[in-house]
Amino acid sequence: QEKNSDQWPNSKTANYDDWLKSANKSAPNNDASTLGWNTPDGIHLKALYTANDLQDLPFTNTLPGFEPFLRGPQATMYSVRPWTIRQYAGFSTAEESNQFYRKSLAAGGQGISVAFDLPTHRGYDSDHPRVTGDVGKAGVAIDTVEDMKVLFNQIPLDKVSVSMTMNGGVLPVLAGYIVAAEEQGVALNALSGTIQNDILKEFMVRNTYIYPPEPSMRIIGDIIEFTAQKMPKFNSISISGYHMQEAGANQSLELAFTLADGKEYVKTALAKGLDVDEFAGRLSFFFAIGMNFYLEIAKLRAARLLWWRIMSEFSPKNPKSLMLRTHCQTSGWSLTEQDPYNNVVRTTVEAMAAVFGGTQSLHTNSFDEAIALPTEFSARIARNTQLIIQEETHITSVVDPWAGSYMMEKLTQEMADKAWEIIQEVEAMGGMTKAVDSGWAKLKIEAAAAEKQANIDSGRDVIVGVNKYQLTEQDELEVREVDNNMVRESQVQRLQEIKARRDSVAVQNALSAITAAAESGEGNLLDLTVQAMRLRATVGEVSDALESIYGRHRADTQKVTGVYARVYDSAEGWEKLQHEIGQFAEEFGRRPRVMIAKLGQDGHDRGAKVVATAYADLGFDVDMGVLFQTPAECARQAIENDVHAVGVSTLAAGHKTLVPEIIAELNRQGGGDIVVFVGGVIPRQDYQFLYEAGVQGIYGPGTPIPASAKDVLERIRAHLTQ
Ligand code: DCA
Repeated sequence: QEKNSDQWPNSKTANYDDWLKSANKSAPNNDASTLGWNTPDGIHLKALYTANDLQDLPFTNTLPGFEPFLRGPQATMYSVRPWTIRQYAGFSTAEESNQFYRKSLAAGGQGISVAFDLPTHRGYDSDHPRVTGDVGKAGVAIDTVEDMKVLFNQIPLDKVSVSMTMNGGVLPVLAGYIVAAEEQGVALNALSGTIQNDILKEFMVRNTYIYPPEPSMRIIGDIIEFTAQKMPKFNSISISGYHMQEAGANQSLELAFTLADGKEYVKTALAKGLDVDEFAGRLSFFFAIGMNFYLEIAKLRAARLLWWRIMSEFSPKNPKSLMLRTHCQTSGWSLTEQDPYNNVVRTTVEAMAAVFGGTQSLHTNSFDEAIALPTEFSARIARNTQLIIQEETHITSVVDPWAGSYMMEKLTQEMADKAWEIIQEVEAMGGMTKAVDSGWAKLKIEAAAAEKQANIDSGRDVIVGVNKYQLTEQDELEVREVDNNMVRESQVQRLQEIKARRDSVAVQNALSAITAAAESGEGNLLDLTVQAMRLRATVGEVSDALESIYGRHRADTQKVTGVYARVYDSAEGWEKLQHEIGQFAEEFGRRPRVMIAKLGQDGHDRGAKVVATAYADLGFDVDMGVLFQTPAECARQAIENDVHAVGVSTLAAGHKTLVPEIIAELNRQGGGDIVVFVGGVIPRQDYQFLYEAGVQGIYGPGTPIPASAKDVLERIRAHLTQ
């Protein structure tokens, strides 16, 4: 007899054991309980989640806009106001960058995010002899307020929020922005935006610090104080995990260290006598979003939960003090030089994870960023990726759409628990400043990076177009080139004009006041820097005024050992290479000795550290160059250490200036027999130029380390026997 078709039929119910029995049949080793993926964080992402996974989870029934904010800081989230599309950019000169910002705002961009060049980060003016290869590379060169005024020309700073990625040179840069706004007629309390101002992560990764940790923390305290009192709409800090993930940290490590950094800044501000509610609502965060889709969504949800937990300890009265608000950027590291249009897809997937995680603001990378600064074309696609998600997909209609997913709720809690364990470990060491100072935190990230690289080099982690599905021939890609000499010359000329025009006695007095405040610990350094910048002091002069008391920080060059070898599992090639290195040692009386160097102001040392670790694991003697060396200093160290080869790791587009210089310096100082090889981000069209300059090997992104090591060994051998 037919049943009433208006009713659903009864379904036979199965329980988890029934599923397991059935699933075991098709699972490897007939064991479906192990299916899924063991994440680098040590979480088992299971193939199946059920309602049972929700049992005992404490926060599955919360609401957005309310404690613990797991589901988002706003009640309505994107259904009322989507995240800010905020594309990070800076192009050599203030004029060019200004053009870009204005065009981007007209085309749908919603906020500005300024990338500065490396000399500005490190507190050098464009005419400083240490930075000839770096001016205008990787961002805009800023020397004085005049550059800032050009940068924001015709951009109303009372309406457009401006984010500035600045840490080392934060005082003169933030002060320069404040004075530029003043001279636009905009009141301080109308300024909205964010300054990165997160120095702790610089000592772990990225390395654009200037002063040692302790005085750097005073600068942060002074900035939080100044903005809390005078710039109520300005986010005083962007506590950043982004660079940790880019440097190799897995999600829970990124999360834990970032929040632990945040706690340290809160303590710093409290120690200045501020009330927690005066500043905590203007602390903001910044995370990377890579290809581990579920983990990234869970990470952002867990981040809000944990920050609420951490901040509750300080008993704030204003709920805003408990809320984590964050910017996200898709992962630059996940982009590949090979088959680069694949990067559009990667970025889209990552952007969706950021959005599902509930980010407040987002940068999507351009597909050519693994190779060079974005072109207008690639920048447009990147921005449109966000516009399409915002305006075509209806993703924004639902708040926290993953809530209630068995998997996502469980994963969020697991991510929070993993990170909490690490935060507790940091606490036991006395907080993040101590964990950073001792080098422990940096080594944790470097070990994760070496492990990741070994997984890729052994094919366990797939990267399409790199270690699987490679193209036999790569398409030519048009890339943007920066004429670094031209930028430098124009900056130097502007500097000279400004110095000739200004009241130099007044400038000198203002600089002396900064030095005195640095020495005494009295006064507010941002306040004093604003006064100096108003008088047209330069970024370099303010930095020097502080450096005369604080000194410049020097990083040590510890490296992890054994990690790469442990994870790399293509034993056959590995052992053969180790054997060849052993033979070399017998033949020539010592092991092949290689110095891995970074030149100029480029502090991105993930690649350099991973290569150094892996080469050492293979049996090379490895020296690490000191960061920020000039070519002459690098050549001297190489010759003094009697190395066979120098490997230059370059990621900030300085290679065409710095690599020929190191070769010339080696020749000049008597090290002409040292083999020079290069690794990192180098557009293919520059390869010939570098070979002609005397480079012996170029190893672009995606080169398995054992392959480069084998090549280097052969070249050293050929050199010694020729
Ligand atoms: N309902 C009501 N108000 C809302 C809603 C909503 N659904 N969504 C946003 N808003 C409000 C916010 O409260 C905020 O107002 P407020 O400043 O008075 O509190 C305003 O709209 C702007 O939204 P917000 O989410 O804060 O977005 P942004 O201004 O873009 O700030 C943030 C994002 C992460 C806090 C900031 O630090 C930032 O922009 N960082 C970028 C850092 C960066 O670019 N780094 C480059 C590497």
